[in-house]
Amino acid sequence: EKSRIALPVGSNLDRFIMKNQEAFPYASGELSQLIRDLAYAGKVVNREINRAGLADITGAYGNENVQGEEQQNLDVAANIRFTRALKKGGEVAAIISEEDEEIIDLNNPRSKYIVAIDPLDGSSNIDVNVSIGTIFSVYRRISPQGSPIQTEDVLQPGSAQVAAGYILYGSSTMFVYTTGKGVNGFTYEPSLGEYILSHQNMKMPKDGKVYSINEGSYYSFEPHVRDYVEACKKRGFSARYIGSLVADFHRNLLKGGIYIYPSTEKAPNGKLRLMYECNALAMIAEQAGGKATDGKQRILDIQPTDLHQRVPFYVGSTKMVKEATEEA
Ligand code: AHM
Ligand code: MG
Repeated sequence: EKSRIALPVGSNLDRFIMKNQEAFPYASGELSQLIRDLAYAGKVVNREINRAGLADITGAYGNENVQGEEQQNLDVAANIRFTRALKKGGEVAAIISEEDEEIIDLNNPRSKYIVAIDPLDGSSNIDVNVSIGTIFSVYRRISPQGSPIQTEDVLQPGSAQVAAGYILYGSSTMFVYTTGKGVNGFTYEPSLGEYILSHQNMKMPKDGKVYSINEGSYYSFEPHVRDYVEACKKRGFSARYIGSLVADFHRNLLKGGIYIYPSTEKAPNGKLRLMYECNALAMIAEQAGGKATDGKQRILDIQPTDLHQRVPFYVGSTKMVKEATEEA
């Protein structure tokens, strides 16, 4: 088909994006530029994360960044990096972020895209040197370019995403994204400063033997979730829970498995946020042949009512998600 991208593994992200764009002769290149801006900010954040262990020491020597800002917590710093890159890039009209209560209108009059982002997810893992991630969704704005941003521009269901992805800051840093034509993964090569295509057309195994859920909350799960956890144990499945959504998701994408953040007594809608945590991973999962629901309906079909709303989240290998939600 026309949209198939033929580029060998080992190509870099920029070339890949360019080829991708050529597959759509009328595309103006704005979405491509937006993806490049996100990838670039990811490099900057990656550099800061890699130095995190030295932050206090360098801080003691009065280290300030190039803008003369005092050192901040990394999640705040990451939010600044992504917001700045998207503002300067000029392709994004507004951002919603885990780090900001309200919509950030970037006052880019000619831009037609909206970005929802969790700049640094799993941030409790930073201090203990465990993988963390960035999660992003891209939407087309509904109101006309140049007018003030409306709530309807940002409260769109996940099915309206035009692109989604994540950056995993792990033992390697990876940029994984989709524009609705499959999922591709790029590994960052720090000595070149480039993301290299390492995982072409990623497919999630239909079934798996890994379950990821915070079992410490077992007694506050609903009965069907407890039953599913018991069933996993009886079958001798492996429990793997990093407590860093992107890392848990990424492993399950490659190896097969399920991630669940269910509703609990304390948190009836679970913990994770629909707009900048669940929707993006749901799109990636589906594009890779997996499945994502809130236990009742497809994540991508949920009509959001609040920027920061939470949903229970079941995502991963199709067969496992069906079993866990009693669809099977
Ligand atoms: P955060 O947005 O405050 O970082 O929380 C999200 C994180 C996910 O990465 C992770 O899967 C989950 O919270 C872990 O939560 P818990 O410790 O309750 O299991
Ligand atoms: Mg988060």
